[in-house]
Amino acid sequence: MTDTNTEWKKTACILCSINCGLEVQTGGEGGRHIIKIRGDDDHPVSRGYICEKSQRMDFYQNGADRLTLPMRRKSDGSYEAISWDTAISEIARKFKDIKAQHGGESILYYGGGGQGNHLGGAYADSFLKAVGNQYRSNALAQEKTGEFWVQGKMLGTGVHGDFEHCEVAVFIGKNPWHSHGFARARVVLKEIQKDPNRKMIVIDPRRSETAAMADYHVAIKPGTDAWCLAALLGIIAQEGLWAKDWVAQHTGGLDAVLPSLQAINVAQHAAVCGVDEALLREVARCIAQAKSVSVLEDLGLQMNVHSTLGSYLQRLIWVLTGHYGRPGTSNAPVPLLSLSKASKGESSVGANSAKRVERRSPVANAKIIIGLIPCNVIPEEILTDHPKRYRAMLIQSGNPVHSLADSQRMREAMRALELSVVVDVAMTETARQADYVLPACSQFEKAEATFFNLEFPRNVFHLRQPLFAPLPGTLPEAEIYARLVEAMGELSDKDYAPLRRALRFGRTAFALTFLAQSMRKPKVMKYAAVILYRSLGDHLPKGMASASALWGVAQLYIQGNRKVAAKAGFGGFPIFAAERLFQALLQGRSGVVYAMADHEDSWLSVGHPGHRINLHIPELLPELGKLAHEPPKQDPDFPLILAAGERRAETSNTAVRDAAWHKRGSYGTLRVNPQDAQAIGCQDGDVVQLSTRRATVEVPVEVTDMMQPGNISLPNGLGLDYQQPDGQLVRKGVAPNELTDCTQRDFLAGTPWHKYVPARVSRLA
Ligand SMILES: Nc1nc2c(c(=O)[nH]1)N[C@H]1C(S)=C(S)[C@@H](COP(=O)(O)OP(=O)(O)OC[C@H]3O[C@@H](n4cnc5c(=O)[nH]c(N)nc54)[C@H](O)[C@@H]3O)O[C@H]1N2
Ligand SMILES: Nc1nc2c(c(=O)[nH]1)N[C@H]1C(S)=C(S)[C@@H](COP(=O)(O)OP(=O)(O)OC[C@H]3O[C@@H](n4cnc5c(=O)[nH]c(N)nc54)[C@H](O)[C@@H]3O)O[C@H]1N2
Ligand code: SF4
Ligand SMILES: [Mo]
Repeated sequence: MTDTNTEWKKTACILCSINCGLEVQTGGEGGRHIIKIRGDDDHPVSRGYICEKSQRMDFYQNGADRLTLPMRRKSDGSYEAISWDTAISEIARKFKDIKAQHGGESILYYGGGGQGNHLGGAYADSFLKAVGNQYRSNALAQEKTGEFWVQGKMLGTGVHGDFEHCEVAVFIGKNPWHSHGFARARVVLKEIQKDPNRKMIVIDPRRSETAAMADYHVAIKPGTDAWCLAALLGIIAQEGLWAKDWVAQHTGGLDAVLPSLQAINVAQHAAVCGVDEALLREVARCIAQAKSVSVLEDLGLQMNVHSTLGSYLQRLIWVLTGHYGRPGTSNAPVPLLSLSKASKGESSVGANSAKRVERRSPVANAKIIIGLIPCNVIPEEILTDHPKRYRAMLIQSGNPVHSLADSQRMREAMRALELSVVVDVAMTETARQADYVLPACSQFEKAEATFFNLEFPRNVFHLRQPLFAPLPGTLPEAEIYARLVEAMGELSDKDYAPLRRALRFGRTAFALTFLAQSMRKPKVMKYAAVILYRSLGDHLPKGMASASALWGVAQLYIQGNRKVAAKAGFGGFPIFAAERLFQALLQGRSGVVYAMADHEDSWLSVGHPGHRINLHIPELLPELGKLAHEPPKQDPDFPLILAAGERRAETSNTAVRDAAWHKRGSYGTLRVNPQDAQAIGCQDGDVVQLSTRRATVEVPVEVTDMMQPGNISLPNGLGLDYQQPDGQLVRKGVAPNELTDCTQRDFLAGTPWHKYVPARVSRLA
């Protein structure tokens, strides 16, 4: 039966952190397809903008291997469908046993949300508290933890550039043309390119789409960002280009860092990164003389050697040249809920404030940043007989077997666990290693949202309404975790009754009862998300029950941000302001402005004494000095440097699981410079052998002078396994992490060196 609905419904794209507003029509078989998609002009952030990836929503909604029943692994590695009741009671009992035997610290939580879904994580949190969970990790701990750590030390707040208004935009290991990272990226990039008074600087070994638009493409050798950034700092210090009055007024620690910067041998560093010294001098002057500069670093730097040092050095550049807290520079967005706090397990209402003790992982003794274990140490924290090893894992909305370094070790680690449970919409590479797989409804079958709220001065939260009823057999995360917490014996109707009664007298009575209860019973705070879902959930519009936890988020947000909330129209007595905000979120189809800040607020957010930016990080300054004596390492057996995981038009992590997505053009090619292709003896389209220390794969070559000689590149997110009608699995493309190695990681944050994988290419025998 087809049932086309010509009404345009509002939702958002779920394929990158921008979450552009969409308008869609549904129809097709059973009315369960997304058949037409366009940008939503009413969305306050994206304002009608979309990129080509938005057209693929139905390949997610109706993707391959979607789950419709809980699955239990059999001893032969195959799976049998079981009922929800069986799944919930067995899983609850097994977690309870592991907690009793080894403590909650033996249970690792991975994931919580992807590029489009963060609400499920709030409910997982209640279950994690029930099992006494202490350790977590997610994708942020293989990209952003080094940056967050540096940001904490220097600014004490998250910051984001204002690319729409900056005079000079700097992208370091970042290709916004494809990967975005700020709203309406292609429009903004084109505006900068066209305007003779504005400049774009791109530091990237590859002539990416963004680099090709830049005024200055600083084509460093792969892995030499730290040398390049150090050279720029050396020039700024030695030519006296820093903003002396501004730095004196707004920062601390200059005296501790200046001598190190003055000692930098600019010519030598320029030679290491293979860039003309004159170009670096021009770039440094351009940044120093500009009225406003915004800088964005991403994976080219963060998944590379010296990544945490690089995050520090790039910030020194824009802080020393005075680019913070004004239009066109970096500012401090006001999040509705801080993702770094949520990662620490503080997402639910009333969780304790961050304890500032340094935490380390139990086996590898790795630094825990924003509450997260570095992804790269997870296998070694499991594959050991250490008494503190993890014995169980809960994985939600993440695909670590595919996305973490060394898929082979991660598969082995999952099979070594006593219990592994995956909550996902599809039978993923990770699900295929789990003991239990629980089918979640898709992001278009429940209320969903993200906490990637990086706008400034006006910040927007978009709560999406479901487009479809849940696929039969699936449940929203809120329901899954409520059932699990109840099956653990932690909550029952008794706990919900007072709130349910209060709701009969309206939301004010509800709010007052919730506050009174939470002061009396610690359990109410501990399990706030599930308690809200089980009480308020029934009173929300159809399909919106999963938004219940936002009621608590709104309360907390208003308590902590009275001024900026009031300016956005949510002023007055806090619990009423929060209620109005929650109502606005429920009703606003295209997103709601919840914060109106001004540039002064960016300074108030700087979390160091006197709101001064700190220039001196004693853990990293010595690393800067070492650069002079340690040029990047080369491996004679693997002479090429592979960037394992480039963002392209055809990639979107592993959220879209449907090979039919790719109809035209090349798929999953290894990009190789013509000079290297000649040396290898291959031509465009040839299939070659690509080897690293971990594995050898076969892959088609794309010969392109986008790459510099010696540097080759594979896309991210491909190499997914699809089940054929006969039950066989067929892999489409190369899974990059079959080739990578957990031990190749940053000394401080433990983030992987995915963009610096020594490799070799040869012709097929
Ligand atoms: N070599 C290499 N590895 C990389 C990268 C690289 O560049 N190179 N990039 C890394 C980066 S930056 C990232 S962010 C990670 C991304 O890797 P992951 O964090 O593992 O995220 P995704 O691939 O987006 O997987 C999201 C999962 O959520 C599931 N899902 C979708 N919707 C829902 C839902 O509503 N509920 C539930 N429960 N599940 C849902 C999807 O089916 C999918 O399995 O990969 C990293 N891995
Ligand atoms: N199309 C698409 N867009 C996405 C995603 C997707 O899967 N597909 N994923 C989203 C996610 S999770 C993330 S985290 C972002 C990531 O967004 P980006 O970080 O922009 O993505 P990448 O293409 O992995 O890496 C950026 C650039 O780093 C360069 N690079 C490689 N080696 C080096 C080096 O040694 N130094 C420097 N300076 N640069 C180097 C590459 O040439 C590339 O152009 O993208 C998001 N957007
Ligand atoms: S920029 Fe593209 S991928 Fe990102 S949310 Fe918008 S449409 Fe989707
Ligand atoms: Mo990412």
